Amino acid sequence: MGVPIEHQDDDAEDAHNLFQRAMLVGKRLMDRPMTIVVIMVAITLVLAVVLWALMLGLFKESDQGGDPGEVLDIRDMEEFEHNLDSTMYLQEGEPVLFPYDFYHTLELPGEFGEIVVCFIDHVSVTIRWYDEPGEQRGPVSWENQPDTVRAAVYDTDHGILEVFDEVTNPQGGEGSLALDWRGEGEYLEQSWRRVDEHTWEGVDGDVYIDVTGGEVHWERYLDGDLLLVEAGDHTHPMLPVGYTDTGNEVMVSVTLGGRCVSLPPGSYEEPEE
Ligand SMILES: [Ca+2]
Ligand SMILES: [Ca+2]
Repeated sequence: MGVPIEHQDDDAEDAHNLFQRAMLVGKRLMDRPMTIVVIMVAITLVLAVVLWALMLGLFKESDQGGDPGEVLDIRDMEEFEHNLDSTMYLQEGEPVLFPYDFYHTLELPGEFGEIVVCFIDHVSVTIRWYDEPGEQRGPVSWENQPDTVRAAVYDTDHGILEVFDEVTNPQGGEGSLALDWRGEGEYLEQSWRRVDEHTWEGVDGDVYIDVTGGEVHWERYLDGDLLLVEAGDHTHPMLPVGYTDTGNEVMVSVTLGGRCVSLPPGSYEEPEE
């Protein structure tokens, strides 16, 4: 029975010695405050580096918006801005469509099978006109009363874009009307593929653009009209009747801008019919 007792005494002595040594090491460390500070600084630095790496990874992922291989990043697309100026004569009370020839200026696909996707984020229209000057006819000096012009641009499908205004020129002066739309993060998307020499087909809908002979039809998304609401007649304050002002020539300037991307044949998956 004595042997086990001796072993128990030895174990207790070993544990006691170990405890004494641990206390001694701890005391030495505590006697060196700089050591503690260095250890704490090192731990803080390691934690900071790990946290920074995690944050960097999160931001990088959110910048890319997920898998960059499956989406088109609009920031990678080429910016475009096109302007078209034209002149037309407006008959009083007869609305006309905008000179849609400016759609030519969008990046239509040049090759069969190529798809071009454009995201329009700003549209500006400026209209200027000079009412015909007053005339001297015989003894009478006629005064041409002002003309009133109305213009509107809107997208029929999404209701994102809707701008309109109506302006009357000052008598004898220039009339001008300006429409300006900024998407501020919203886009009017247009995408086409070329189907024959003169025809481009909308990828997302049944939109056909036929540029044969300058005729352009863009049936969806963007619409607009221009109307000479009233062409004030030529009058004289002393005479009960005047003579008719039938309309007016207007100068129209249209600017479209946004970003486009061209997808060559074979670089995209054809949608199922
Ligand atoms: Ca007039
Ligand atoms: Ca006129």
